[in-house]
Amino acid sequence: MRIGVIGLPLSGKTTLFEALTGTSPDSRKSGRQGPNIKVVKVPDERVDRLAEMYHPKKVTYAEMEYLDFAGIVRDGHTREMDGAFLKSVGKIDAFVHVARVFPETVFPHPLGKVDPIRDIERFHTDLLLSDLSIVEKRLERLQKDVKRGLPVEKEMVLFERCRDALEEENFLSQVVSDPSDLQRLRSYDFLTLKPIIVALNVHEDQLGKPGTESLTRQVEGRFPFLKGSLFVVAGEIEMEIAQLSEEDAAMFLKDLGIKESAMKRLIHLCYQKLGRISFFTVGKDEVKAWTIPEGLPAVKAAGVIHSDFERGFIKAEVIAYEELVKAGGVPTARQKGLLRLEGKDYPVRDGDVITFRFNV
Ligand SMILES: Nc1nc2c(ncn2[C@@H]2O[C@H](COP(=O)(O)OP(=O)(O)O)[C@@H](O)[C@H]2O)c(=O)[nH]1
Ligand SMILES: [Mg+2]
Repeated sequence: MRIGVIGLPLSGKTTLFEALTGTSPDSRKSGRQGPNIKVVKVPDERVDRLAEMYHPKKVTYAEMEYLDFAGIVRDGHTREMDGAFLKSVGKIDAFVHVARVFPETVFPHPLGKVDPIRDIERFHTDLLLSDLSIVEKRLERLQKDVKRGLPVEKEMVLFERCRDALEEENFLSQVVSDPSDLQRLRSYDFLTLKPIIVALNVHEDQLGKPGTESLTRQVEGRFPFLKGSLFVVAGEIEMEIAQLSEEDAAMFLKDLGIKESAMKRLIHLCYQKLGRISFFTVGKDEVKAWTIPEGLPAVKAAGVIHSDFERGFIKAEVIAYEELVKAGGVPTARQKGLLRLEGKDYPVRDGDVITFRFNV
């Protein structure tokens, strides 16, 4: 999954990026072009346990890729959207929008006053306008195609519906759900089709305070579709904690009353929002976690590993992680008849340990 961290300048994007990736601020570069990119391992106790069982040569965790975009300032205004920015954004799976809640420091808020609701609104407007301009351009083309007698009726209707929705300030994700419609829109990489997670970036003193709680309620009230996508985080302290050893980090988090690090919380949230799950392959050579969309048919999951697996798919031997651990290993599980033989259409579940049988 590629996650773009975006937001206004001085909202704490780079700081949060460092918290999420364990990067040290010392490695910050100034005047660099393009986004900061870092790939992190997805911590997963199941992979650790499977590795203990198999002692494989190689252990491979799932990965998340984070991109930290520099804030873009133009004409004295802070506008996050421009051509180069959109191009790099187009390829991400979801946004983490950092909205500044921590108060004035030596770095004032670029819009004068801390107001996360305004910032969220602005960001949404930028997304809507960007998509609308693409839709309008496409409609112009389609009108010409109609005059030339091309069969573009269906697409025309769809794009008109998109235009109307965007003009009414609705996200495309709220109005387009039909799989064939989504397929038609795919190549346009519309920004309002991408999931958004909002990181309300607070100072550590604001954690768990009534003001923060009520702000969360307010944001949910104002943007109902963001319910379940809000993430209150003290970016700066989490960044500092992310530099520590695991034991020290656990101690500091506990002292602050933080149950789980931002790094882990955000990974869970992304899996949930993007409907992703993990399945595992095991063996002496490698124990590996694979990330796929929830319910992906076994044959497609096989294809994620190798196109030969998909092409020559015969069966999937499946066992749930918990059961495998109980049995102590695939051979024992096989003897006990705990391995299920599943066909092409079997929807893969989170935690499945799979051996694919194929023939090419
Ligand atoms: N108090 C406080 N300051 C923060 C927090 N996050 C970032 N800052 C400060 O805000 C400034 C800008 O942060 P930075 O991450 O570079 O913002 P960016 O421009 O959005 O990338 C830095 O001086 C940070 O120390 C936070 O959670 N709390
Ligand atoms: Mg930055």
